[in-house]
Amino acid sequence: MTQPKLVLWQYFISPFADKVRRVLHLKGLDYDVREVKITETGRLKSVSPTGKFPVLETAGKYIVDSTDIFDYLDELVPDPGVTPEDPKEAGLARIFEDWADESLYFYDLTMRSWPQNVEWLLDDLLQFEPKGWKQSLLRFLIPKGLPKATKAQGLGRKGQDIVTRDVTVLFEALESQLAESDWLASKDLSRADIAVRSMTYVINRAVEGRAALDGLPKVRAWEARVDKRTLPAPADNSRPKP
Ligand SMILES: N[C@@H](CCC(=O)N[C@@H](CS)C(=O)NCC(=O)O)C(=O)O
Repeated sequence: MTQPKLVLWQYFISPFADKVRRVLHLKGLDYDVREVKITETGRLKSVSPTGKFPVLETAGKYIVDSTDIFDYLDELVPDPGVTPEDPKEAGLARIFEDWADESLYFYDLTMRSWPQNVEWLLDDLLQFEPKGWKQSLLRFLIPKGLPKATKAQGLGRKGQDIVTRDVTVLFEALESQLAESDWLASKDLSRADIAVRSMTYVINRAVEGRAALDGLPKVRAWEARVDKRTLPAPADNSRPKP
């Protein structure tokens, strides 16, 4: 197959970009990356009318939203597919994916914006931004802006102890799911595993998230299984050099 040219417009550290890179790798697709600067998003409305990234550019079209990108890529390269063929399993995979994208993501944002975690978040977010006054300004503004988003969603209004307890309970639920199965939604890797794994990757970058995950051997083993299939090299958990 001659594949169409693909360009991934991304914020590198975004779990949604990680999710898309993983499926591109799994399907053996070549692609170029266009790293988006936080300060230029206002000028990129023709690429992403919602202002959100990742976006996959293909044949003059822009596909916004990692879930829509998964659907497009499953049509482009059906084998290996990430949507199970069995409708019940496909439904479960989509429920897991939506839970990861719309709920776990807010655990990520909330926990990583806590004072003890925010420096690592800023190093991650700003690693591709030009150094200088703009970066210093973003370093000052982001910790003020993020809690507004998490408070509007709700999690940001809860105490750290409650959020940590709740995310631990959710990860324990994953541990139980993985007691009898290697994968979350079907007998093989699916979009469920990729979406949830992209979120545990970032939540692991909050000390409380890491502690919760470290207590769960089946989840840790599943992460390694997902990574083996979807990453070119082992997941990099080091902090970027500021
Ligand atoms: N549902 C979207 C979520 C994408 C998303 O929230 N991306 C964040 C980065 S992690 C973003 O672009 N935020 C910028 C903004 O909200 O203006 C997807 O699955 O792609």
